[in-house]
Amino acid sequence: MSAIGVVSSCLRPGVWLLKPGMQQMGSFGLHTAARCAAKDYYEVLVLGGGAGGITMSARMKRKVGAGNVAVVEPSETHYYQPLWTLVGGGAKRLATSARPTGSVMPKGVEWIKSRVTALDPDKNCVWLENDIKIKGLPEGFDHPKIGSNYSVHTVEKTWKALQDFKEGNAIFTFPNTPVKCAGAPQKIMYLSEAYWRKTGKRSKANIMFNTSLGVIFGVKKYADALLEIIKERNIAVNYKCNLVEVRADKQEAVFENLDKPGVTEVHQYEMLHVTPPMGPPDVLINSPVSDQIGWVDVDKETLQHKKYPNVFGIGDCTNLPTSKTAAAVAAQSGVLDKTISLVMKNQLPTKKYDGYTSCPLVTGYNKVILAEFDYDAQPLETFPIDQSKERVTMYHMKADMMPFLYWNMLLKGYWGGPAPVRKLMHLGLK
Ligand code: UQ1
Repeated sequence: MSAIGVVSSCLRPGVWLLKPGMQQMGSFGLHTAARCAAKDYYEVLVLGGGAGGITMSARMKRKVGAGNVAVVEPSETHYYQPLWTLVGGGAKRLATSARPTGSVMPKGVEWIKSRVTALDPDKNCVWLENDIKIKGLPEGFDHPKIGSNYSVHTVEKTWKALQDFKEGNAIFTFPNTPVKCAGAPQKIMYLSEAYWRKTGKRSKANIMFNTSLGVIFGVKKYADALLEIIKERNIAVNYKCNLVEVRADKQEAVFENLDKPGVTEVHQYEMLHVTPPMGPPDVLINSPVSDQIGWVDVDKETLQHKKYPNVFGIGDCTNLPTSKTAAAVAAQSGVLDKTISLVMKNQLPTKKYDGYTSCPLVTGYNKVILAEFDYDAQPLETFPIDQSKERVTMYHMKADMMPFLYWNMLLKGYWGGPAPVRKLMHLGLK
């Protein structure tokens, strides 16, 4: 039996959860999907957490097991409505008819606190409300002490907040969606830490990295190196912690515990760096060239569209399962050039993209760990040295050489990524 959808009454099998993203960037726009639930797919998805929905979720969980059933329900409170006759008649108080939704959710059933906006039973998809907007933003950016390196409008506010820092919590966030350059949310934290050390304020700062993820970085080699740095610099990391609201007037940030939906914690901040939730641009959501989430649906090796052979994809807008960076674009451009040249001659594409991407992890004002890796999250390093070490040379490469490479070579179509340099450096062995 394939998956079943229950619309607190009933829908057919299939239950992918889809959700358009918020912040859009990049050429075709940045990227990313719906991550409001622990998974994107459930064997049984119940729409609505009223009497019918909760009852069926309990029954279905007994049938298909814990972790395979979810209920989509936006309300915090579940009401026993039959009692309202007596409430209306003054014989009972309203409160006696109410219980928190979380308390009536059967154990092992996931509560997806969202609203369904569209059903697509042919594709077994359910669209959820775009509620990944952080409450209180972007208006909150009008207040001081808050910035974001992810927008041209707010990046300079980060520097201002960093300089204005006096004493208290400095909080750096990572949202519950994929993001453009997954290292950037923590790079600004290391720079801030170094800046406060330089200006004698370090002991006044309680630095926190509040991330929705369960790991610091997706590649073990670099994650291990980063965790060492985090320990050494006395930074607190809170995992599965998602920014849901900013009360900028009170300098308060509200985080939801992703392991306990609905459970929130308020942190006072002296500086807040926000990495906004991100997703594909509206034009791609439900477009014929997109996958179910809204990314351009291309072959991961040739970058040719899976259905339309004269359509190709590159960069942030694609569903290539790698990290969205300029380095990835560079490597993709070399492959795509070759693919299109062959397709134009009615030949089959031969060159294969290996998922190469790079993230120069800035860990100080003169230090970088140069992460480079492939589709399998395996290091694919250009230089024959241990790149997980912080290096001054790599900082200069990031700060001085890369802008030159970008403007003069990549944008002019003369830089297809470092693969030839890597081969040379490793004497053709890599
Ligand atoms: C790269 O090719 C690139 O694109 C131009 C970047 O973006 C700015 C990078 O950050 C990096 C690291 C590379 C990879 C290049 C080398 C020489 C390792």
